[in-house]
Amino acid sequence: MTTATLRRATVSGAVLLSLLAVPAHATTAGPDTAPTVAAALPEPDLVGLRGVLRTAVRQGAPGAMARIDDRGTVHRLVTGVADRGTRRAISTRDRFRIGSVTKTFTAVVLLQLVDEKKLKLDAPVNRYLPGLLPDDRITVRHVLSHRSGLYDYSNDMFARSVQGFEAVRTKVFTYRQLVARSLRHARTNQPGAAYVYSNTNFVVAGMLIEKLTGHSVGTAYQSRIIEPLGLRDTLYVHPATTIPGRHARGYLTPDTAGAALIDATRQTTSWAQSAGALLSTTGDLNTFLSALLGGELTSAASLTQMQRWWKVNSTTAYGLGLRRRTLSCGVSVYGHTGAVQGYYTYAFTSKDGRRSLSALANASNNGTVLNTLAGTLESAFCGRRGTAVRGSARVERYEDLAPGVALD
Ligand code: REY
Repeated sequence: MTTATLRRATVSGAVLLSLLAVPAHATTAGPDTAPTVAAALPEPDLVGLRGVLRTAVRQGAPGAMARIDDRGTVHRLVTGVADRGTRRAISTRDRFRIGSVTKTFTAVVLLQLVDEKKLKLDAPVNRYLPGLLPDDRITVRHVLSHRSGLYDYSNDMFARSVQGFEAVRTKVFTYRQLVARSLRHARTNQPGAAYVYSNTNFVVAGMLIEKLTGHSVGTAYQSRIIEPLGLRDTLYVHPATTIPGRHARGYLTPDTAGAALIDATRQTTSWAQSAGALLSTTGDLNTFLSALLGGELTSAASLTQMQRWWKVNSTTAYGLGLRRRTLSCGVSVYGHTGAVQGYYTYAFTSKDGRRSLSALANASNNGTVLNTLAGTLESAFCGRRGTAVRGSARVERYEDLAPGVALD
């Protein structure tokens, strides 16, 4: 039986069980307490979704857009502009900088290497990269779940948003330089003890990919994810500063109220690399996450590992390069958020991968817009009921407001 056939059989088995009034979770084993099969999702609320995007533009984003791929049906919604100079309307065909959604791609590559027996999740990072980290207890799993304790060097890099950005906009960093910046600081916790979101972890992950494959991370993304899935608008161009082809320009909001937006489109994003430098589109991100949760990119065992959740706060948990958010209607969605200068991204899918939503605002450093954009998930997965409560969906960059509590 192929994986896909097996998956279909599992799904129909679980649906049958739920028809017999057995709760879906009773059929699952392991740490994930969310239902295995997406119970019939409410229809997306497209009117509400349009309202969320318009609110983001009213709050200062030049443009905002969302694309839903729902079992073959596609919904595209846009408002505002891709370019403040030309006033060209934003389009779901536009490429953009996806920021930390890159982390999910990076984690997938490492889990494929686990599948190929080239890497062990519970082995120390230093086994593969001798002497890199100051503590042999830090494992690959700690890194991919933000539990290494490695300080996030981007905290002080962007303490002042515009000045910090301009200082690195065209810089090219080596991975070792970024790790060295982190190690100037004390570690935030003992290995494995707590979740503290840190870009340093996914820089180390990129180093592991390069060490184990003998190629750049760009080559790994290309051959292992982009080509197999036919993602024609997903590119890793580091250290080039421009976005090839049709794209949305990105605008950074200065810290000083009332100051003009900064066009941040042109940048190396070298400070992020495997933690946040990919380019993509809403359609490609939907294809990627649907394939991942649909079991097409890793073994079933590795997908299970990616979904061993560490509770971050009342609505969010983190796996391996993957976030779970539980929405107001009780539906959980799986994916990542991204925030690089000029661009805020949300990319999430349902448990079975059959409904995906990606949303973008071409603005950043604007917490109000970021919180508003979280409402796209509510409208897409909770329908009208979700849209009604969207104002309460607050998002923090680090989403680590409560101490990490292991669920597994
Ligand atoms: C970088 C700063 C945030 C963004 C970050 N992004 O770690 C990773 C992610 C790759 O999660 C910048 N904020 C902004 C500031 C705040 O400068 N002082 O909002 O443009 O995607």
